[in-house]
Amino acid sequence: MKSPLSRVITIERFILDQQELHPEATGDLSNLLYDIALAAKIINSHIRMAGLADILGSAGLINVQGEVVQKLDAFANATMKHALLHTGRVCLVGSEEDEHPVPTPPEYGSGKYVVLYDPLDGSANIDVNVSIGTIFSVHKRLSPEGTPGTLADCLQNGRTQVAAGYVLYGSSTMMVYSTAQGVHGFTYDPNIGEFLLSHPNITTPRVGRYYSVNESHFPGWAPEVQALVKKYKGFDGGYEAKNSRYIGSLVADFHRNLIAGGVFCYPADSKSPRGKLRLLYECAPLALICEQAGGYASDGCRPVLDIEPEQLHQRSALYIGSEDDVRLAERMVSGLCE
Ligand code: AFP
Repeated sequence: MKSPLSRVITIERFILDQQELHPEATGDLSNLLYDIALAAKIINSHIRMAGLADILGSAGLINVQGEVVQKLDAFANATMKHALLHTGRVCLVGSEEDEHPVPTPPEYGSGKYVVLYDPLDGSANIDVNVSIGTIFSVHKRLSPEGTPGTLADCLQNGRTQVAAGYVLYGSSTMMVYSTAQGVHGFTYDPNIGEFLLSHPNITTPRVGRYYSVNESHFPGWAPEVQALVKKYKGFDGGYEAKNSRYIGSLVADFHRNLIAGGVFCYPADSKSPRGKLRLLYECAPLALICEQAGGYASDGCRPVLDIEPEQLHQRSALYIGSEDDVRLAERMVSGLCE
C-alpha cells in the first residue's frame, strides 16, 4: 500500500525541487522563501487566536499612510522583520508600516536581496474576522553586496522581481508564490505545521465571472471608469454581466478572482487621484502572480510591471485579473492617461 507521504509535498521540498532547475542557484532565495513561510506560520498562529488573545484593536499608532496601526499589523510587521533581517540573505526591507526602508543590522551581514511587503493587508477587516493577508515582493539588490542597502535597491520595476507572493488567512491559510516559474499554492496543515502543495500551476480564465470594486467610490470616478463598471454589470448589452464580489481585503479579492476568474479594480478617483493601493508591495507582487497565471495587471494605461517606481510608498490605480476583462478596462479608461 502506498504511504500517504508519497502524495505530500511540503513547500520546502517544492522550493528545493524548483531550485534544482537552476544549477547556478546558491540556495539564498530558497531559504528566503522558507523565512517568509516561517513568518507566515507565526502570524497565522496569532490571527487564529485573535478573538481570544489581547491582539485585536488599535496599537495606538498612525502609520506613514495615515492609517491607524492595528495590534496585529504591528505584530506581523515585527515578525516579518525578525524573519528577514537576521539571516544575512537580505540587505534591506521596505514595509507598508515603516516610513523608510529598514536595513539589516551590520552584525548579520548585508545580503543580496531586498524584500518589500505589506505585513497585514486588509487590516480594517481584522476585528470583524474577515480574510486578511500578507503580500511580499523580492528583488536582487542593485548596490554592491556587503554594503548597506539603499532606497534605490527598493525602487525597481515589477519585471525585476525574482519572487513574489501572498499569504491568505482565510477559511484555510494559503501561501501562493511565483519565482517566474508559474504560480503555486500551498495550504497550511495545522496538524503537522506545514504548508503542503495543494494548487500547483495555478492559471486564471481569460474572461472572469466576477467584478470586484468598491462602488461607494462611484461618484468620485471619471465617466470612463463609471462606464467600465456599468459594462461589467452588463448595462450596455453586448457584454455578459458579471457577478459582484468585494471583501475589502485586496489579497482575498485577488485570490478569489485568480482561482474562479474575475477582475479587481481600484481606480483613481477624486479622493485618491493616483489610486489608493501601493505599487511596490501591493500592486507589483500581485501583478507578477497574475501574469504568471495567464492574467494581466494594468494601471489603466500600461502594465503594472513596467511602472518605474519613484517613492517607497507610491500609489497606483489597479485593474487586475482575467486578461480580456483588464484589457477592456485599459481600452475604456486609456483616455484618462497623461
Ligand atoms: P490595508 O488595510 O492593508 O491598508 O489594506 C486595505 C486596502 O489597501 C486593500 O486591502 C483593499 O483592497 C483596499 O484597501 C480597501 O479600500 P476601500 O476600503 O477603499 O475599499
